[in-house]
Amino acid sequence: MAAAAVDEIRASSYVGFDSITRQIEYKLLKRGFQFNVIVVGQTGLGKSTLINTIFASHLIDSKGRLEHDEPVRQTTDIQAVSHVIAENGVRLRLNIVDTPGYGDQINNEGCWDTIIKYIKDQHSAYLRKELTAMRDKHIQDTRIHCCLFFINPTGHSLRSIDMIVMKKLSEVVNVVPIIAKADSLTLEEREVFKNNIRAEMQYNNIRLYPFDTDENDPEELALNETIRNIIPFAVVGSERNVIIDGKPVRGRKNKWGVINVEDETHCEFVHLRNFLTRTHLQDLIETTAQIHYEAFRSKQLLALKDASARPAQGSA
Ligand SMILES: Nc1nc2c(ncn2[C@@H]2O[C@H](COP(=O)(O)OP(=O)(O)OP(=O)(O)O)[C@@H](O)[C@H]2O)c(=O)[nH]1
Ligand SMILES: [Mg+2]
Repeated sequence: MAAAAVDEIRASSYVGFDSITRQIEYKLLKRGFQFNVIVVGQTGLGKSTLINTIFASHLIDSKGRLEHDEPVRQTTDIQAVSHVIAENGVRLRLNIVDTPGYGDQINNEGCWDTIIKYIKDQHSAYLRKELTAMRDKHIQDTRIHCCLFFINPTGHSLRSIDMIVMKKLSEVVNVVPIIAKADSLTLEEREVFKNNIRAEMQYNNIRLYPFDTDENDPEELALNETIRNIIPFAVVGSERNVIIDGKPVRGRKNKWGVINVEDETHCEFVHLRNFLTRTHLQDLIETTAQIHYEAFRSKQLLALKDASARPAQGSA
């Protein structure tokens, strides 16, 4: 290096470590992001339909991709649907896990077990990969970051089975309740129902996402508060496109009119989509790792430690 250039570097106090943010960004962009959502709720509330609507709203094209000729069938097992969405060079793998609806058996005891087990299995798979001697530099993350909980739009109150399932879920995953088939409620009914649900959840001590922490700055706290005022999101889903102003949009056509799923005056689908893919994506991922996975991990490791201590005590 020329002596003059060395002198110049020495003379300036700038060392250039601020480029670290660009280096991190580059690495993250290369890897892409993975976001995993699960949908849970009673049978026939439109879970499969909403998954299709969410994907279609990102992937809609002139060829009418994701337009189905067949009606959706009742879901019989847990299955994941996955698509990569790219925006401005950022790749997001959005993975939505569909589950069979519950609540149509005579005895619904334990109907939530398979879903809770599925969520825990993902934590367990991650932990196993983390604990191997030659662990991967980047572990494929299948942990569920958000659970959309579908509520029947009865207009009255939550069924006790929903309370139980929501409580169980909230112990292992970020739960976000949504009012399904919101087209069946008038705007006034919707507001009353929302307030009833919020009150019931508070009464039953169900701790829902978002969580305020000491690390949150005032801006984040304010954002959480606005989300809390909307939750439960009142959404409408549709498998079909309808033509509005010459453009195909997801909607439901009735004798008395058309509901445009993406119209904010009709339902809160756009709010839900923004919440998931715009405002809270990173926080949902972080909360999963720091609260839910951490709790699972420490419980497992303590159990492991206890188990390994036992034979030693016996032989002593
Ligand atoms: N009115 C109305 N009907 C809907 C809405 N979303 C879905 N549906 C209809 O409800 C029926 C059931 O929808 P699915 O998506 O199969 O419901 P699901 O929750 O996946 O049902 P399971 O797989 O049995 O748990 C279908 O006929 C849908 O067209 C909605 O927002 N409003
Ligand atoms: Mg289904």
